Amino acid sequence: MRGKDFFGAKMANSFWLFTLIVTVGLILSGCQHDLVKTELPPDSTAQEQSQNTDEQSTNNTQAEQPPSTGTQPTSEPRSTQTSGESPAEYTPDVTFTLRTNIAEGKLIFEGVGGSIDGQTNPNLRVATGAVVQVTLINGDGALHDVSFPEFNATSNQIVGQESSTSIVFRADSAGEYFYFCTVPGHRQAGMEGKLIVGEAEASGPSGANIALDPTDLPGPLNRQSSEFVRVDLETIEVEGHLGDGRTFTYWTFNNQVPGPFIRVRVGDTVEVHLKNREDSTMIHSVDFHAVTGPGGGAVLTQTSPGDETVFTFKALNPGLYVYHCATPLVAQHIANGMYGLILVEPEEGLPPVDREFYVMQGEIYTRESLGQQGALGFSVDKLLDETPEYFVFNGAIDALTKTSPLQANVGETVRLFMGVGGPNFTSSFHVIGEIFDRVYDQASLTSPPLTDVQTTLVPPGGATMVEFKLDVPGRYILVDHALSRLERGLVGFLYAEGEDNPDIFHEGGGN
Ligand SMILES: [Cu+2]
Repeated sequence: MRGKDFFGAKMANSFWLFTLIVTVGLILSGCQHDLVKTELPPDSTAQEQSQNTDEQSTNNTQAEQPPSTGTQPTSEPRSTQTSGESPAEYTPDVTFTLRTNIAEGKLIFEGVGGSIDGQTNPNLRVATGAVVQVTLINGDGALHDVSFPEFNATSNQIVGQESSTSIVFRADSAGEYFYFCTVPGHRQAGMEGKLIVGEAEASGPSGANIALDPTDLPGPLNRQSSEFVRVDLETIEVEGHLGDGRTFTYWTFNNQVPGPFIRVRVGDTVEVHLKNREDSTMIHSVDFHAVTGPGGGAVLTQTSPGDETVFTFKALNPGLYVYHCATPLVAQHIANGMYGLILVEPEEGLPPVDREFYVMQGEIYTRESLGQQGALGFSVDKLLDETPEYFVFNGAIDALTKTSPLQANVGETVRLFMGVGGPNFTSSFHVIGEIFDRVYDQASLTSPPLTDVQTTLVPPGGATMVEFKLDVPGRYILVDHALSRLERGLVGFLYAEGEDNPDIFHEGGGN
C-alpha cells in the first residue's frame, strides 16, 4: 500500500475494496489492533476518504508532501529526516512544535508557539482522527527523540543544538496518551507529556469567510459584437478567516479575495464604478492591467471612504489581466487582499472546456509568527523585507482545501485562470499528479499555447491560463512548487471523480 498514495491520486473504488478486504481480514483474525485505520477526521469529505492511508505513523516527513495549515508554529527546523516512507497527507490537521530543554534540574519538552507556547510538557489536544504533525527541536544538544507509542509514531533521534525532526501520525482513537523521550532515563528525568485525543480545544476566532469560491466566475460570453459593460466594485475592509483560529484584517474588492472575476470581450467599452464603503479606514483605488491609460485607472479612482469614482476604458487587447488597488503603500493594499482578474476574451472567445476555475495566489504579512492563533495584525516591516508568514490561494490557508476545493469529473477538460496578486513572489505553479496539456504562457491568449508543461511561472501582477484533461480519479494538489510555501498555507485540492483508469494508472505491477 505504502507509496501509492504519494500524490493523493488514489482511486475511490480501490479504496473501498481495500477497506472491505481489510475489514474482513480483521474479523477473521480477531485482531483488535492493526496498522490499518479507516477512521477519518470529522471534516473529511468522501473524496478525502478515498485517499486515506494504510499507515499514518511514519517517522519521517518532507519530500514533496509536507504539510501546513496547522494551528501552531512549525518553527524553523534546521534539518529534516528524509529516509523511509512518507506520509500520504500533505496537510496535517494540527501541528505542534516541542523544544527540548533543561529546567529546574529536569529534562523537559517545552511548547513552541500557539496555545502551548512556553509550557513545560504541554498537553497536546487534537480532534479524534486528526492528522498530527509534531516537530521536535533540540534545545540542549543531548540525544533526544519523541514517541507516541500508541500511534506507532517515534521520531528519529536527534543530537546537537538546533537539530530537529518531524513526525506525522493520525490520532485515530480518542483518549489520553503519554508522549515521551525514549532515550534511556529521559522519561524518568521529566520528558513526558500528554496527548489528549477527542477533546480538541475550542478554536479561536473564525472571522468572515472572504475566500472566493473558485467556481464563482461568469461563463463564456458567446458574443459576436462589442458592448457597453458596467463593472461595480466596492472596497470593503473586513476581519476575515485566514485559517484555523486565525483572523486577519483583509482589504477587499466586494468582500472577497480575490475580487470578482470580470469578463469582457475585446472592443467592449467598460465603465468602472469604484465605491469605497463608509466604514473604510483607507483610501482605495483600482488599477486594471487591461486598461490603456494612466495608472490603469488608478489615477481616476483614488476614492475616500464613503465616496464613489467612475472611469471608462476600451478593452483593446485580449488577455487575462490582474487588477489591484493602487493606493500607497500599494504593496500593502495588495498584500491585504486587493487583487483580482479581468478576462478580455478574444473576438472568437475561448475554446470550449467543461469547467473553469478562478485561482489567485497571494502573501500575508502578519506581525505574529507562523502558526500563532488569534486576530493577527499586519506587519509593514515584514512586507518591506518580503518575508511573509503565510502564502494563500484565494485569500485563506484553507480556502481551496476545506472551504471550497475544486471538483470535476474524470473525462472533463479543466481550465484554470490563475493569477498572482502577490505582491512580491513569483509562483512556480504546478498541479501535483497532472500535466498541463496547454499553457497560455503569461496569459497571452493571442499566442499559440505551450503544450505538455509540468510547472509554469506566474509573476506578481501576472497570470496564466492552463488547461488539462482529467484521466484518472483522485485528488490533485495545486501548489507553487517552491514548496516551502506549502508549509505556509499555499495548497489547494482538485478532486476528480469517476471510474478508475488502470491503463493510465494502477497499483502494482504492469501485467
Ligand atoms: Cu486599497
